[in-house]
Amino acid sequence: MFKSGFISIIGRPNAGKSTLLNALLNEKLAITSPKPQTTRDNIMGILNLPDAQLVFIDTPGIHKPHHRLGKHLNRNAYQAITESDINLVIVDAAQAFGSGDEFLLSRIANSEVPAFLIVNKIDLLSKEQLLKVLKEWQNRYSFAEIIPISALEKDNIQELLNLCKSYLQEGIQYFPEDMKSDHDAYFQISEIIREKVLYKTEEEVPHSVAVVLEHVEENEKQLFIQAMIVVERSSQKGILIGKQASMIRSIRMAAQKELKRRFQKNVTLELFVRVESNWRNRSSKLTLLGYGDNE
Ligand SMILES: Nc1nc2c(ncn2[C@@H]2O[C@H](COP(=O)(O)OP(=O)(O)OP(=O)(O)O)[C@@H](O)[C@H]2O)c(=O)[nH]1
Ligand SMILES: [Mg+2]
Repeated sequence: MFKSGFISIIGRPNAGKSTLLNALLNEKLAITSPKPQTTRDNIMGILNLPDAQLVFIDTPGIHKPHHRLGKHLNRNAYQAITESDINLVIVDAAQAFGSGDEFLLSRIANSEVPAFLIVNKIDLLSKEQLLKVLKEWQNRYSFAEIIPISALEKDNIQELLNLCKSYLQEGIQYFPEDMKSDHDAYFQISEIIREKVLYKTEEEVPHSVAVVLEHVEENEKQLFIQAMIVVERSSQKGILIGKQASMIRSIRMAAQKELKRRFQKNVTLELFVRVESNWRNRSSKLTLLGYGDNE
């Protein structure tokens, strides 16, 4: 019997959803960072086994939105919840239960789809601390399964995969075997650049950034990329460029290095910075930057 199904990974920002997607697929499909709201798109990771196809969907962290962009991110996550055969609700074991978790539980309550609680980051806890966390969560919601993992250290990932598979029903192969994700190389290039910005900047800057590819040229040995980093204010443009262009250079070098590794060829990356005031609140800009604002 061939099994298949859609498995959404949902949770609060920074819980480790994208790190889990990458661990499940054993490949970096989604960027990750210590900054909340790293992921802005639903990202599919398609796992092909001899007798099953598991389609995982990484989603943006569910949070209280302050911009139109934030509302759009939440909508992406809610959409995934309604379309899945299993929901993986992932929490950071080192964080205390809060109103954000309560809200998350309210979004899955009454759903007929089985929900697994994934208690992540157990590498940060002692055995006693973990037992306490598991007990607390057990009392809050009747999850179909509770699985402690470390997405970062790939601890208990195979067990999670086996459990997911055991819950899936007989089904068709939705996607061709050689398809790993629903996003193309262009998306991955712009996301890698955005990831380097997330790591190197602080406060409002990482959240105010979008990356647009303006020109890509490729031959057997070379990849040439021109990309635009869009920010919301001219002060942010100043920060991104930095003293004597030191910041933009360091972003460019870090992105170039990873792109080289990823595409296994020489990469020349050129970065430009442009101000689009208040783009996160402007419907037309959101659409242009790839965050379709379908309100
Ligand atoms: N120690 C530890 N850190 C982890 C683990 N999983 C993820 N992290 C870290 O937690 C941070 C957030 O991880 P992400 O995977 O980007 O989290 P996310 O839930 O996708 O976040 P958003 O996209 O912002 O919603 C990163 O710094 C990760 O390296 C883990 O198992 N252990
Ligand atoms: Mg993410």
